[in-house]
Amino acid sequence: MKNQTKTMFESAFAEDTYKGLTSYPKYLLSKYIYDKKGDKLFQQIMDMPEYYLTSCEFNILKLNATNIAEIFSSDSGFDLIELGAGDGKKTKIILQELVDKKYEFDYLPIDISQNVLDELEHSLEQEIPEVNVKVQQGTYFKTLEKLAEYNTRKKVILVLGSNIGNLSHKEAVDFLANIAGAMSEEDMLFMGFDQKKDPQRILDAYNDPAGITEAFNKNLLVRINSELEGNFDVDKFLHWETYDPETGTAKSFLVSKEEQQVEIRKLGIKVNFEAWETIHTEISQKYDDSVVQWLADEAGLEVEKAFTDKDNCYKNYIFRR
Ligand code: AVJ
Repeated sequence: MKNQTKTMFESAFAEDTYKGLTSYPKYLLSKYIYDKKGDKLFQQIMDMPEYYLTSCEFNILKLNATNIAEIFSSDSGFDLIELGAGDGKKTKIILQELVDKKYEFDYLPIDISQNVLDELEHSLEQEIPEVNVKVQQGTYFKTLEKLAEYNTRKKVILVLGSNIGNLSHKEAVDFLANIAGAMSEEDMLFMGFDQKKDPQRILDAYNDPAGITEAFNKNLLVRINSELEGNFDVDKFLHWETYDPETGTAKSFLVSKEEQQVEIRKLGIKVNFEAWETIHTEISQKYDDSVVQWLADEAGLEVEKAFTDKDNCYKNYIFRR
């Protein structure tokens, strides 16, 4: 058991919010966007025509399903473990193929939200009842460690949606090294990485005219209001997106349209904003083969294979230890 440090904060959300809003420049962590409303907004984002990531990955999986299923399969069966399963829309392509080919496997989606897992289990029961689903509620690494301890057959670990893109390179290396630590020699990691491309296309994906991405980012402020007794007026902030084609980093900001003060009662603070001061809310990193290769090297993984679409818009890589 690790030592739990006692703090004056009621939750990690409270502590991280305090840190972020008393720093300069100000920031908030994107992982806190995803409450019930945030999950819904992200579903809507995935359905937007501008958010090309979903359809690119969907097409790659569809086009290569037979090949991928074959690579995953093992004579003695295997466990398909998914980190951050969501609604499973893309995973179902692979699951259907594995079922059609009569490969022996269990599907173990890991998610922090029991609600997400219940919905996923229910929809699979309707759509592909042949799949043996064992949902795992918990954080990625605690659950993965537990699975690595008790499960002896081949593991295929799935991380779709370019979720790694919310991490800095340093955090991404730690994330990959953690997964590598739970892998044995026969195991595989199958992971999606959004690729560098026309900068305008990237900006458009994170800057939709309907304002869904804006509402998604502003959900952080909404959560602070409801959970930490804040009084943010979300209309006094605008959503701003940047993309640096040199580093491949897309960044989201909330920009204060005027000088203002926001009180967050549960944190016991009043936060001052200058006119046009920023809160950095999210990064969405874009990659190329050499960056992925470098991350793998740093994490002690080998890149075995990559699947892509005709424009190299997006890639799914297979890694081994
Ligand atoms: C879930 C991290 C892959 O960064 O593309 C979508 C989240 N943010 N639109 C991404 C997101 C704004 C998304 N990931």
